[in-house]
Amino acid sequence: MSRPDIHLYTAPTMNGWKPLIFLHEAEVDYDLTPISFAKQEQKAPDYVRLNPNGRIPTIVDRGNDDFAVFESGAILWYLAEKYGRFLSDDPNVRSETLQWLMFQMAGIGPMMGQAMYFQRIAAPNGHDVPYAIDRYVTESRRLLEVLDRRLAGRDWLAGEDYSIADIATYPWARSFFWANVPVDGLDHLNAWFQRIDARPLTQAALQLPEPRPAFFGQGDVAAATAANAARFRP
Ligand SMILES: N[C@@H](CCC(=O)N[C@@H](CS)C(=O)NCC(=O)O)C(=O)O
Repeated sequence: MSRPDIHLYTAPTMNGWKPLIFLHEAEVDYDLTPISFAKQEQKAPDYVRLNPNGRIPTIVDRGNDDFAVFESGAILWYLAEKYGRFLSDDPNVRSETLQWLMFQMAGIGPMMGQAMYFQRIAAPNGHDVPYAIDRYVTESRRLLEVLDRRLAGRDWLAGEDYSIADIATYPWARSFFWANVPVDGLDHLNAWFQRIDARPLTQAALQLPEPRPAFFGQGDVAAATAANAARFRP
């Protein structure tokens, strides 16, 4: 039996879910190597040859001479081109989709990531830095307000359909609980959450390689915070 084109290296995190969401929503066959941060597999020399940044996710396309792609935004863009899904051919819609994809990669991800880091990793490991927490939570809230204004009167971030901009942004913005960023009053953003919460293929992807209910404020959050802090102990 022939192997699928796409081999994905990932872990259950906001960046790690993005290619999984694409592959599930596009109903593309793929296979998966889960990467263990506890074992530092993302820093192994063979893996770093594929992803020079030593982070997840990465894909290898067996259908393209084992071409490797790192950076989750570039992976979504590559998959969109390869499979002709979730990126419009209309030049302006395409540009808007890439603008919101870049906004996630350069803004939402880094700011919410630091809000999470200082509260869920640094503080439990004895490095409580209130100024940094306030800075990243405030900036994350501002960025979510930008999303909220964009979503006023529209279902999706760009064009008329679910796109790689939505796929990239949802796992981060929807993890507002883990970042302690309030979303009250952001009605358009909350309505967009509900639209994507109701997509079974996206939700199936969020269960892989294993579910992380605490990111969404469910389950034993204290235990999950302790386990996460230990995994990333500075
Ligand atoms: N800009 C990169 C960020 C990748 C990234 O930070 N991945 C995190 C998980 S969300 C990771 O691999 N962390 C492990 C580590 O820092 O060693 C992307 O979007 O792919």
